[in-house]
Amino acid sequence: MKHFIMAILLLSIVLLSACNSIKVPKSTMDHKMSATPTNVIPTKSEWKIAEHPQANKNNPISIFIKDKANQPIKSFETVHEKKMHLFIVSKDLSYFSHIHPKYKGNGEFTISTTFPAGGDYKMIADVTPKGGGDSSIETHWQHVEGEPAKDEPLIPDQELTKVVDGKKVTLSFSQLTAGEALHMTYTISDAKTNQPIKNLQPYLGAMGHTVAMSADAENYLHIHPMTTEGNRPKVIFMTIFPKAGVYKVWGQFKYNGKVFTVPFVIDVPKK
Ligand SMILES: [Cu+2]
Repeated sequence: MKHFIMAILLLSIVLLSACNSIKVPKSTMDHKMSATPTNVIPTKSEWKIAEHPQANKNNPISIFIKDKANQPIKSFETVHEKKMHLFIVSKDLSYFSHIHPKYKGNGEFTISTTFPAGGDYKMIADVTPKGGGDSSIETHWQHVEGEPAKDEPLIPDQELTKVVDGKKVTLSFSQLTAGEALHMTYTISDAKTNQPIKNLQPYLGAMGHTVAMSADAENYLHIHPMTTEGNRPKVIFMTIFPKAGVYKVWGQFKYNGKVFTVPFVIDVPKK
């Protein structure tokens, strides 16, 4: 419940600031930004996973989305091409997965996944019940049995340039302060030739997706670019980090038919 309220708050802040303090040409705004941000339909969820899920094995997962009266919610909006977006992160945020469970009907979504090691994982399901303006967030912590991975400390990157699958990606911020609207810009070039990559492809209906999580995995932000055309090889997102501290940020883009994910660790200073 706490997470749910937080998500609404965050989303409202992002949307309000998107519409009030930053000039975004209407035609290029994400469809969500033009709507009143408060229409989030309250949900509950029930997660069914093998009693002792094992690392490196296929684990079927069922997620039941219900209303406040515990009745199944039966129809959902398709948002960014999917009815549910599911993010799975390990507790130390070293592992990140973005997958799309299938809708079986009667409020039930199913998928199978393989956890890479033993330990605790947080799962975040993003769904929009029919008629909802913005997504409802349901989360679940899951313990997985098996050899644990070595805990990777979350250390802020000194330099915000990474090479992933032959792409050089630089992340920059208009400014970086907790609680204030900011632009985050990914600049993408070919790592070998240093030439800008101009033909990024839309991935799930947007020129990119960014997910940010606070170090304690309590705050979750799913951000879409402000513009979907015309600003490649720069992809610009707008958001607000709700509180100061360390965050991990994953940018996801599609190029040559393949999705690549680029992670950064940032330290957001307080006001
Ligand atoms: Cu998704």
